[in-house]
Amino acid sequence: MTQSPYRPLLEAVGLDAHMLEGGDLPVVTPIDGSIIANVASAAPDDVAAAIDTAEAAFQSWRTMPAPRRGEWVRLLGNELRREKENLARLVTLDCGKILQEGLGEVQEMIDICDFAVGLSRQLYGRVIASERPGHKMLENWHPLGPVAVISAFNFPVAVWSWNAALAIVCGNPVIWKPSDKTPLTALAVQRICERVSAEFGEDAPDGLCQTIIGDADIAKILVASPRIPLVSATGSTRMGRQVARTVADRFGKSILELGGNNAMIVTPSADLDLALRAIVFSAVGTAGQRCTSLRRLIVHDDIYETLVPRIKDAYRNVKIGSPLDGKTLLGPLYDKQAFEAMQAALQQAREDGGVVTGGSPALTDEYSDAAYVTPAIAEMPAQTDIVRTETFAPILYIMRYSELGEAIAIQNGVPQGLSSAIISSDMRETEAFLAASGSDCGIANVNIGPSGAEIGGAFGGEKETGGGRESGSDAWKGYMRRQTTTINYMAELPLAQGITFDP
Ligand code: UN1
Repeated sequence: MTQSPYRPLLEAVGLDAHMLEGGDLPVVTPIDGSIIANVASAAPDDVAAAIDTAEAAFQSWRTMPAPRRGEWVRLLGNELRREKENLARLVTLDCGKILQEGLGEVQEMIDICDFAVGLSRQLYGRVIASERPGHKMLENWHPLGPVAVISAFNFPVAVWSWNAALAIVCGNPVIWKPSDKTPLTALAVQRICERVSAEFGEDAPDGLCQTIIGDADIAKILVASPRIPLVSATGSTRMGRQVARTVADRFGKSILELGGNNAMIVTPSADLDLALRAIVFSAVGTAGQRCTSLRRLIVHDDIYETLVPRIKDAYRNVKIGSPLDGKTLLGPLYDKQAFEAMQAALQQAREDGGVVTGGSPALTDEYSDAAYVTPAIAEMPAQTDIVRTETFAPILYIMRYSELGEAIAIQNGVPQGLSSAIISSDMRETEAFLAASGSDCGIANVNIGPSGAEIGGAFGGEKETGGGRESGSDAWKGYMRRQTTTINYMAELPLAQGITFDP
């Protein structure tokens, strides 16, 4: 194989030649569709061995004081700060998102490390009032055991970090099965974790963080194992349904982050300059391949003719190109399959009476093996089935409304429930959107787009999005087991509920 021009970058992040050559899994960069490495995927036995190692690591890690566990994550954050630029470039190379977003993704990793370090001193239980005299009730949180993290290609490292940083301060080793489309970033992060453990010292157990490269069959072994009490999976609803069933069958826990079909409502009082920026970033960013990407725009009749032409103008000016080029706003789709799926969706939209602009191939002379495309707008007469389907591509379906209640019904009228937004300067409208009868999503934003969440909040959504929550707020509780304790500090034994029982 001739050496890829990207090889120096791979070496800069600690990936040695022996990790990049001779393996069975070709790694393609979406930038130009070329093969940049051939990495080795794991065998089923390797998975069993990884679970053994993780179980052994759990024995010591679970009794390590949580603030000391936080120290490991603090060192990880430090390493990520040092590696930010290189790792971001690798993210761009591996999944094709523009460098600004690659940098943002690594920053999200750093942010969650900071959050988790603080959390390591705040894994609070509670004291509960007992109904019995001389009794005390407590709730205590304990480590759970090895956690499997299954992540998708579009956030090849951040998703792992939201799970891993929390899991580790909560006392759990982590086994990571990254997308087989983006193994290089995972291998680079694995290298970083090994450095962190070396720096941490002897009490970092072997296999605190492990990475297993492989396809869905490898993931299935982890998912089915009763020795993995928690599986956190990010990806398609189809994948999540299988994971949910398998894990439920063995009474394990799962955290599912599945499809999104995120909408924005733009009301007559909206600041349209702000709306325009929010729309373009969230619909075109990451080439429409975020779970939180804006896919459906619901625009009030009174402003439709003003706003929609402005969006079309902005779309015409979006700079398409290599994601490594600082001026590019729209990089490639992951591959030609994604391009075909986008074309099929646009064709269906036309058949449903939609008027489509954009969505044509771009830069085909320069990058014949890659999948660059102009961002698409589909003005729809109604919310048809294709609009209700998540297509991972920069397609923005636009619909009209006249009453806010109607707009909220359209917004909620899809199987997914991840993120949502309203752009409005009218407090009555924004509060109606946020009320119990408003957006049914896990994330509901006002005057910002649906994508680009900060790590401080719990991240996840309802319905077919899977119901899981990761990242901030009290999402850490998903990575621990809850124990309720009643302590009697007197010499009598009164029973709860006033029961008398005198043998
Ligand atoms: C995803 O698309 O899988 O809110 C996650 C956002 C990012 C995370 C997206 N913080 O867009």
